[in-house]
Amino acid sequence: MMEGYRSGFVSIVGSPNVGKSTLLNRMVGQKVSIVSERAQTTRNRVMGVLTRPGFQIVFLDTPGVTTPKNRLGEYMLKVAYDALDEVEAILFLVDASRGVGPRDELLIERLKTAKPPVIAAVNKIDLVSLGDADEAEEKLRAAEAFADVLRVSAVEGRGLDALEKKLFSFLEEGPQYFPDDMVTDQPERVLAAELIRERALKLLKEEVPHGIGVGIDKMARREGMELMDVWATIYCEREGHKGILIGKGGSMLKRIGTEARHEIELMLGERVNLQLWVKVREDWRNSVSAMREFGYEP
Ligand SMILES: Nc1nc2c(ncn2[C@@H]2O[C@H](COP(=O)(O)OP(=O)(O)O)[C@@H](O)[C@H]2O)c(=O)[nH]1
Ligand SMILES: [Mg+2]
Repeated sequence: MMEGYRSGFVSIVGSPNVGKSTLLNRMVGQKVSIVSERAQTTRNRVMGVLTRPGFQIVFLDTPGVTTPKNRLGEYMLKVAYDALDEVEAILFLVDASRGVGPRDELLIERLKTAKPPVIAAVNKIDLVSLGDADEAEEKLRAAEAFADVLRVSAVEGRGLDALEKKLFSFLEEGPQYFPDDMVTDQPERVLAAELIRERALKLLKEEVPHGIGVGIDKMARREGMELMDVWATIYCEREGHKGILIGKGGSMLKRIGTEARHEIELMLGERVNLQLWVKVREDWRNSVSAMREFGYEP
């Protein structure tokens, strides 16, 4: 262990859609956790590593805390709650534009019993007046659950230096857990599947997106060329959803594929040939074997 080196784990928790994944990506400078305007986008614990001279912060992004509606939801809640133990600090996020609501208050009660110190951050301050930000901050301070309350905008990057300094103060002397160039523990195929799901979430409407699972069937580098072949299947829960996913004359699937390919190319730094299929798998969010296949370990 390097003399004086500091490190630690920080879990990011909060209600769905408050900007946890956006904040993680911004802190580590790379998209490691997918983002969408829909709740329930993050399904797994996603690790993001911030390495600086002399210290390392390992962030754990988690699914938003909400009442589960199926086995996948139960799994997601467990992932979020498990992340409250054995970390050096917890970062609790609220959305300034929605204020501190009942769902946040429930989670705050749970956080009061957590062992690690909890820092609260009011996110999305770019969307609200100073008065609204003040109100959210005061409400959080009044809860007497937090070591500190900060204000940030994950999208604009505001307040993130102060946040990093604050989190640094909770690190303990410890090892550099991960090498300098490692930003996440997720393998390329998991990232690729997530990027496909992100595009589908963005382009599809209504109830279809929540029931989407993406499986990578094969991912292989073509010899002698800087080209990755990716074969993937998008699973949905109903025949009707399949039609929507494919679109008129295959137009929707083509759009998802084009945008996802671009994202995967950015991630890998090489050209990608992406082949997408769509299949129906009824009620898969209640199926343990399907969940395993898509990378969730119930
Ligand atoms: N205006 C604004 N939007 C944000 C900010 N942070 C996140 N968002 C948006 O909020 C939505 C949910 O973000 P996401 O990171 O997926 O939230 P999560 O469910 O908590 O992980 C997305 O549309 C983001 O672009 C912010 O600081 N300002
Ligand atoms: Mg998220």
